[in-house]
Parts: sequence; C-alpha cells; structure tokens
Amino acid sequence: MTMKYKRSAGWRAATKSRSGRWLGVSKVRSAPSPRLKAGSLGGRSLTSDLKLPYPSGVPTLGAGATPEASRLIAFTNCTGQLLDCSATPANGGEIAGRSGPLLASNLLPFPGISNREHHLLEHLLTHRKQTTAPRSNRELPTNRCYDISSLTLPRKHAFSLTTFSKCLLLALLVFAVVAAASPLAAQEKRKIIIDEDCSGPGGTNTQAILALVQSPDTDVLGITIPTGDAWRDEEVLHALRLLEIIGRTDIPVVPGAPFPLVNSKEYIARWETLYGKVSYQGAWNFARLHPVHGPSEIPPMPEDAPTTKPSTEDVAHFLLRMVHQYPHQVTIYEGAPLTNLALAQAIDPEFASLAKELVLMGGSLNPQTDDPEFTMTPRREFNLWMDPEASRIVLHAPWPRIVVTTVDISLKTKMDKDLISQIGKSQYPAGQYTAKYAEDNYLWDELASVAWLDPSIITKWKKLFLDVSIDHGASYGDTLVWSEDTRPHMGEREAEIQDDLDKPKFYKEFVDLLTRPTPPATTHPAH
Ligand SMILES: [Ca+2]
Repeated sequence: MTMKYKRSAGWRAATKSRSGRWLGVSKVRSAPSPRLKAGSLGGRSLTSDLKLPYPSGVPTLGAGATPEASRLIAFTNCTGQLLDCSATPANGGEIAGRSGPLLASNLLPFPGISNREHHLLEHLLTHRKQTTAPRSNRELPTNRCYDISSLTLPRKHAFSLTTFSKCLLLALLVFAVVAAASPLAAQEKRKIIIDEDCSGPGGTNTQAILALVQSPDTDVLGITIPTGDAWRDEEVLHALRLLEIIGRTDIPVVPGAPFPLVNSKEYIARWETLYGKVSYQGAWNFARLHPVHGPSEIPPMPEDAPTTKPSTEDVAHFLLRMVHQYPHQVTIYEGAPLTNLALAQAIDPEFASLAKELVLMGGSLNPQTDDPEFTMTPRREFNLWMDPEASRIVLHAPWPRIVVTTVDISLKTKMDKDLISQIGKSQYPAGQYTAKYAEDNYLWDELASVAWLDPSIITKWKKLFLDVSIDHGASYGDTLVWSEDTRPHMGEREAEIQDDLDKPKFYKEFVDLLTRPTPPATTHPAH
C-alpha cells in the first residue's frame, strides 16, 4: 500500500492499495481555505465535508458531515494539518469545530494509535509549528506543503509509514461506517462581525445589533466600534451595557478608530464655509438625551454604566485574526463609517478577500423623499461621508461580495409607535430594552441586518458600481455610482444594491427577532 500526495490543479491526498486500486481519495482545493472531501472507501461513499481552517483553527465538519461520526484522523500535505475530528458519541455528537483546538495531546484517546504513532503525530505537529508556519496566506501552497513519504523522524520516534497508512485507513473506515449509517447534517451558524457605531441607548445601531444577536442562526464573533453617530468611547460603553442587559457578555466589544483617517470635525467646519452646511455629522454635531460633547467625555448613561470591559485587542488585528481563523466564513456587517475596515485592509490586503462578504448600510443614490437631509444633497450619506478616504479603501477592496442597503430603501421603513408597542410586549430583556429606548426613526441599519438574515424580504435588486468621492471640493464624501456601461474602471467594484422590500414581512421578522429570548452563547474554542 502506498500513500501519495500530489500537486495538481489543487491538492490531492490519496491512499492506494498495492493492486493499484484507490481506496480513498481526498480532494483538497487550493488555499487559503482548503476543503477535504473524502470520496469513496472500499465501495462506501464518504460524505464527510471537512473544512480545514487556516492557519491553525479547528477543523470543522461542514453541511454534508455526520455529527455522530466517531473520529477521523487524516493528514493533508496542503495544510500540513492533522485532522482530529472528534465528533464522538461521548460528546453528544458535537461537531469537531467545537470540540477544542487540534493539539498533540488531543490525539491520545484515539484507540487506533500506539504510543510510537502518537509520537509521530506529535512530531508532525511540532514540525509544522516550527518550520512551516507561513507568514501570509500566499505562502500556503508552497511553504506548508511537504511530502509525508520524505519525512525523517528522530530515531527514537522511528515510525513505519505503512503503520501510519493502516491507522489512517482504519480511521477512515470507522468514519465511513458511521457516516453511512447516519445521514444527519450538521448545521453551522453563520459567522458575522458587527462593525457598528453604537450610539445609545436604543436607536438604529443597538436595534441592528440586537436583530443579529437575537437570531438563533448567527454566531456573532465580535462587535467593533468606530466613532460615528456618537464618539467611540461613549459607544463602547453603550455596547457593553447592551450585552450585559441581554446576557451576552461573551461577545467581545472591540474599540475601533476614534477619528477618520483624514476627515475631521474641524476640517468640515472650514469646508462648510465654502460649500454649505452638512446637516447631520454624527458625533460632531448631534447628540440625543445630552449635549454635543468631546471625544473622551462620557455623558450619563440612562441604562446605567457597564461593569464589563472592552477587548484590549486593537480593531484591525481583531478583524484580521477572525478572517484568518475562519477564512471565507465571516460576514463583515458595516453599519458605521468605514474606518475600522479600512485599517484592517491597509494592514493586510487580503482582509477583504478572506471575508465571506461585506454587508453595508451606506450610500444614497436617488432617494424619493421630502426629508430635507436628502432632498438638498441626495448623494450624501453619513456612513460613507464621515470618513471618505476609508470608504474609498473599503469599496475598492476585493470582497467576494458586496451587499448594500442604501438610504433609498431605508427611507421606505419606519420605527413607528405601533412597532415599538409590539416589541414592548416582549417579556425578554432585548424587547424591553428596545421599547424603552426606541425612537421614531427610519430602520436604517436594522434593514441591513434583517435582510442579511432573510434576503427574501428584499423584492428587488440592482447591480451597480459603487464608490465615494474623495475630491475635497463640494462633492467630498458623496456617493458615486455607475452602471457597467458608464463606469470609469478605476478600481470601483460591483455591489448588489437592495431596491425594494416586502415591508410587512420585514416588520414581522424584525419584531419576532427583538421579542424572542436571547440565544445562549456560541462556544468558540479557538478564541
Ligand atoms: Ca450605524
């Protein structure tokens, strides 16, 4: 029996019998999120769907996997990772990704591994850590790949490759038998990071956060906070307190950028002398329940101050750590000025491409309204306007997908008294909090949240190329938009823009989300 690892279009790890018959075939698509799908083994179909997180996250069983699977240890030369998928009956069939990090010590209970074999596995893990840790994803295909047959081990840990192959086959066989017997699919929660200017208490920002956190289908990895509707430091405290009230202090609150990259309150004050007043400037000229104040001043908090503390990690590295840990799985929800995302993109140009998608509330195209904020300046929208240079960086970044809720569609919604009354009937903290601090306003960010949870509430879409003006003249910060025929080809990207909605369905789902009990914390073994 031979074990071969080949490089072709992607990567292929296979086990072959002496007679030349392929016993097991695993196809691994290219980095950075290689995926291993076992094909067939001894005539049995393997329906495992293993996600191999980069760089050192926990393997997870995807939608086609079997939660009751006993245990599978496999090795791919693409990632240099040993997969220890311990979805065992003993832990209730919990899928592998939630069972703990892949450590050499975790391999001990595996019944098919002798001490000597364990030493090999341990050596491989150590070898991987010491010599093959890549500096970036781009190094993955070359730096992390090595041929198992050429591995030389310390003499005291000398190991028979044939024994390892048998061990691998045994593990695959056990997995195959259990997988074939149980077709149940493991459903994973949708991972999301909420970048939100959490002014409060109440209002569009907290309501948008609640809609996402309240959904049983989401795994909120963190809430990152830039200055926007209010100053960052004040917003951080409102976010922490909100999470305390609903009992979800497991969600990290990460302070972000306190100021835009280039723009500033002082600069806009001078700009206004040339080009006219900007009616809404968030923290710079607006405050609810208290006077406008400086960036570090914290006004009294009607909902009480939090006792929990924010994360000490800086926002760019938090964002990057999450997309590297869960490549192509994390939705970046943006309901605020785009400074935090621009910082992450500036540090690591692969940030956007490693995310699953960008979901943005921002931009204003041709709003049909008599609201004076938009009738005079229809292309000015606060989230893109406050930090135009950051908006430019983010909108030019290589996101796999950009979904946009603009002013145009948000203006069709309203948080009116009836809606507040419906939410106030909830006996749970999220509903009570929302009703207590709600305001009569458009459902700006909430629509972006609920439409991400259920895109069917959007009844009409259009695809356009979206950008923002960084000309420091009269158009500074304005939304720019083109069709395919008119675009300038200067790095602008296509966005899926929501154009109309099923309002009754949206309101119902919004009320349902905010009135239901808050789901418990999602376990994150690796962070
Ligand atoms: Ca917002």
